[in-house]
Amino acid sequence: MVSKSHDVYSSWDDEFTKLVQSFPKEKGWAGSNLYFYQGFWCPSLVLKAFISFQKHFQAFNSDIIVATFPKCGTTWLKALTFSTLYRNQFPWDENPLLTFGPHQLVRFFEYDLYLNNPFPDLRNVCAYQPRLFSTHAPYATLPTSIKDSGCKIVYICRNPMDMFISLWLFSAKLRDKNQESLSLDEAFDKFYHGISAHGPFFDHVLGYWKASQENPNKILFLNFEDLKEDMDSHLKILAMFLGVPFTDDEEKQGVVEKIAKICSFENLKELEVNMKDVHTSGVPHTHFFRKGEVGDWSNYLTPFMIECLEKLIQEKLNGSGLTFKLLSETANNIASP
Ligand code: PAP
Repeated sequence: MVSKSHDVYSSWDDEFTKLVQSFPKEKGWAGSNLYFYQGFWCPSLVLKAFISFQKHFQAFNSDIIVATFPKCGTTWLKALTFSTLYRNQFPWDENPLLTFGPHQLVRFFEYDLYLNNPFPDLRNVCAYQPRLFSTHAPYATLPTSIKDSGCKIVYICRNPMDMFISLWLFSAKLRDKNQESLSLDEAFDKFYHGISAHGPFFDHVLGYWKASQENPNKILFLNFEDLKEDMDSHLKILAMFLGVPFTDDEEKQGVVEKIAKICSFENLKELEVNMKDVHTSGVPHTHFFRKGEVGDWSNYLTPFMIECLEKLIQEKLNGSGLTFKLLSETANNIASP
């Protein structure tokens, strides 16, 4: 006898197969396709999961969502949010970050929870409360229950030059050994035209930027470069936003510095779990830790690429009030003209 749930699953499979045929597609950076869905390029690997998440996820008012564009600091922000939010729920020297990767502790909707199941049981997937999840979904495409409920979103953005190089090098690692890697020129051409997983980059960033301007109590917008420059102040902002501000006692005891240290690139990269384990999506954790610096793009981009990107940044950010720091501590901001 075929169970009811089996019917639901197979009718969704059929519906999805038909649906996907109508979406424009492009070759992605790592070899598989990207589908243009609701104004953004979604990797074929997660498109089905992404739509299931969009259709079925019901947010609680207390939920916290870490939202990012790929390669803008997802792993780092997961570690920071987890350690800040739950710091009083485990003994300090037993921080789960020492034994689990940030992506195992703060699970992706589309790359993990909904990947093989359109109706995952979310009751026991978060070991601590309030629930903490993550997504690369653009703001415009979030389930209405996330937008309309009291749940909070923490977003991190990174300058597009570093993000681009990080993504290009990451994608090369994901390609099959017998597939030739995308050249820097080919990747640049795609990025310039907005074609990358969850792109266009500028639409993604500006979607969250505008939403955070309109509703700063719901969305906290952070920058990778700002965290690099002044982690302590930003951790305090994060804790305040999450509703768990650091007490005077905690500050005196150096809790802020301890969180910064355990989540630092140098610490996380060297942990056994991050050197050996593999994420549910098949990506080894080690791929999420490369250099973690600001300005590494200058070792890769040609003068022509830099000029194109500078112009594109000016054009896209025009009038938005958003700026990017391209280089470490030199305050080389590209402001909106
Ligand atoms: P994802 O969106 O695919 O999950 P994400 O974590 O955003 O990836 O990107 C990885 C980048 O963050 C890498 O940047 P790089 O290629 O320029 O080096 C990685 O090194 C960097 N990164 C990971 N963890 C940290 C950290 N704790 N501090 C600073 N940078 C980090």
